[in-house]
Amino acid sequence: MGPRRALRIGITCYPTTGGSGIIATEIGLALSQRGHKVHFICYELPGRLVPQPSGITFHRVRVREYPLPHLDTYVLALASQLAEISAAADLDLLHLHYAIPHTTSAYLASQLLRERGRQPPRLITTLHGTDVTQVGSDPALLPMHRFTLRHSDGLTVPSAYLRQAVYDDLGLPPATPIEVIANFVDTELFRPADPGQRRWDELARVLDQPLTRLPPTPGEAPRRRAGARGRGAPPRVLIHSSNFRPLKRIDDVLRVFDEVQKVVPAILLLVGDGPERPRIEALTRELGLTESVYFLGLQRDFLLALRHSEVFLLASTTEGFGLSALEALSCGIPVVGSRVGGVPEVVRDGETGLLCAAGDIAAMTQSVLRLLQDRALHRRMARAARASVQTFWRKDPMVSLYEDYYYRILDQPARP
Ligand code: GMT
Repeated sequence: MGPRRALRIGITCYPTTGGSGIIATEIGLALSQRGHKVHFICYELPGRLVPQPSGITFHRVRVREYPLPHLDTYVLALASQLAEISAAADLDLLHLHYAIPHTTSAYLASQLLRERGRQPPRLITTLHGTDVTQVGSDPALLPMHRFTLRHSDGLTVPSAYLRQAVYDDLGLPPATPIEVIANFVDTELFRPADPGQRRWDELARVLDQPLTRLPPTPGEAPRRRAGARGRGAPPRVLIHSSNFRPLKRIDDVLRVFDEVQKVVPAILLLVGDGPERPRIEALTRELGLTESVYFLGLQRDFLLALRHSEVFLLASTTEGFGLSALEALSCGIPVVGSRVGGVPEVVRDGETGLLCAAGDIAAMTQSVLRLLQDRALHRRMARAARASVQTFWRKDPMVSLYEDYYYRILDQPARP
């Protein structure tokens, strides 16, 4: 095959810290480095594009608020902007990350362009998770969701599990082609701690900041303070990171930690933020764990904290893939998690982590203790974790799969 022409690509995603926004941004950055012209069309500059790199154009979708109940103009504002930018930048394709409502807006944009006598860009939708399993299968949304997905020129998902869920939960005809292209990580960035680095010296930079711990609850039982740093061997370090939504079951993470620290002095690092945070803070107080649970929020030192942790906990009820688990594995941190959704495709049970039924706190506790108490097992899994990511989930090959997929879709005849 001769050299392929550079493409003009529009990307729309949620510019938040969630996995779909991260993957979308990394794809766009990598494609622009490969010579493609990339336009991000989002309501804010995605976090990983700050400061904005050259070669990337960012278009803000301006969404105004009006004093009318239930009036949300995002879908229409995005559709109008997608049409305008597609025409002005002569886009070859629009890649929509998280289908709701992005695919609907893109469909409307392409109809508008057709009416104006222009060939619209090809539409590629990547479904990430709850746009299939939860929001996506809401009967109130499903008819329009399914309709606009059927009008995408290409569909991708990050796991075989999610592909099946698209057929089962959204009722797309089984003949609909859906490409599985897994999530990926930058293995240089997400790498294990350098050998010889002292865990506590490094972690101190992250932990010794104001407000990472809740003020102690009056009368909090002193035995619960075993996890606090002090004299003797340093505590063991568990970590969880997410956007603190109910489906992440962070209360399970906390309860598992509670059981673990009764046996082994340990601390828990909670990274991220979201609607569950007040409830999780209340449970931390209730369990008397204010000394040993660190709320690190949304911080850039997350990588440092991750590298110096020993076990990553992921207790979700569902995951399209489980990008946070992949990031942990890449740092050589074994995962104890729930056997749901795409997680077993990422975490090899017994090899790179230990999986349990969602909600089985006793089994997760035992799994964490096994890893903390059997150093040889931990070492073996840590090595296997890192090796698995280097073999299967490196960024460059995965971006090439997207790139190849774009050309394949563009090679197909355009819809009339
Ligand atoms: O689907 C979501 O809930 C949102 C999305 C996000 O923006 O965080 O997360 C999903 O996309 C990630 C990237 O593909 C996957 O790794 C996550 O597993 C998935 N989350 C869920 O399915 C809960």
